Amino acid sequence: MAVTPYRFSVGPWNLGRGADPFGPPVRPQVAFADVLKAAVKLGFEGIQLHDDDAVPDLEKLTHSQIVREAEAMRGTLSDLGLTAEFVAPRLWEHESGVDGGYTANDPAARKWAIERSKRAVDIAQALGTDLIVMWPAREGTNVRESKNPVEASGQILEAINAILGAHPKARIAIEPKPNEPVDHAFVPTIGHALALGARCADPSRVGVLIESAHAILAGLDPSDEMGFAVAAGKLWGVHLNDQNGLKFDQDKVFGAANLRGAFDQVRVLEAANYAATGCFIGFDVKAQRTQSADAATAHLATSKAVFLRLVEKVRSFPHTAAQQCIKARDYEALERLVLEHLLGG
Ligand code: XUL
Ligand code: MN
Repeated sequence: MAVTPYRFSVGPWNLGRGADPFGPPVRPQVAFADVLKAAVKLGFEGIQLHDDDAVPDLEKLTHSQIVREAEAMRGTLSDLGLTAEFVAPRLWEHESGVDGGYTANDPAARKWAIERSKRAVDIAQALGTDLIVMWPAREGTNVRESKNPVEASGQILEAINAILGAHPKARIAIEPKPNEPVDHAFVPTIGHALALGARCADPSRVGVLIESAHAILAGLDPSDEMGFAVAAGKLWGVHLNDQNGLKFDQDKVFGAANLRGAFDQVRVLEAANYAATGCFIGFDVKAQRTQSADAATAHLATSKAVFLRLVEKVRSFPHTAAQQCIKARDYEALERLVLEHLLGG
């Protein structure tokens, strides 16, 4: 039986300027046309877009201008053989989203956030994708007493329903993250995302996108988070990367901090036959600040190469020997088997 090949995707924010909270950009802005060229050259088929990546300055445009620009973007992508994977409303960079969008304390800001999210649905439709990624960036608190968590859950639910109501085919993949830029996020894990999805107007249209680093920041194992979502039929996207413990969101090369953890994620994706679902393998990785502009795509090439090497490692895993260890409850022998296999023994 033919094996479905994996399809890979990337976002323009993965070719960043090397700025961090302690220093300004160290590389020139990569022009959008060059982002697309780099993606093609690296063998990516999918492009992940924030709403204003697809339609710059959208706040200044009318609804029909927004749709026209998104349609033009679809043409640009398809000329290069690229497909839009999803659109994510970028609420966290706009002044109206300073206190979060859907859970802002100012009702005008909440209204703005919902309207902007509905525009993202229009953009997605014009780009030929039904998928909206909801990363609830500032939907949380830095000062716990500043918002009411019960009300906040209802407000996020209201936003989910508004997005679903904007188009009958619109689907939402919630991308949870426990912290950063806020101290405590209201949707910190896959369990929270799926529970919210189950309460919405059409649960069949709400799933999740799992980022490895976000799960690790929540103190969880990304492969188990993936397994939980797969069991519910809700794993609609991944942002594979890596993270060295409980720090800022590092967006390291996939496998760079914990190669075995990366192997375990690929193991779950392989067992789920994820490639056959048609969903993309996305990488949310950032080039190191020290990297010069001409080599600032190496992190993407390495992540993809590591992923493909790990697919081979999963496929060549000695399953029968592993089963014997499990049957004998000899988990020390299983540990050795896994480590020897990863070491190439
Ligand atoms: C933030 C994050 C975002 C989303 C898309 O940590 O992962 O890049 O993936 O907005
Ligand atoms: Mn991400």
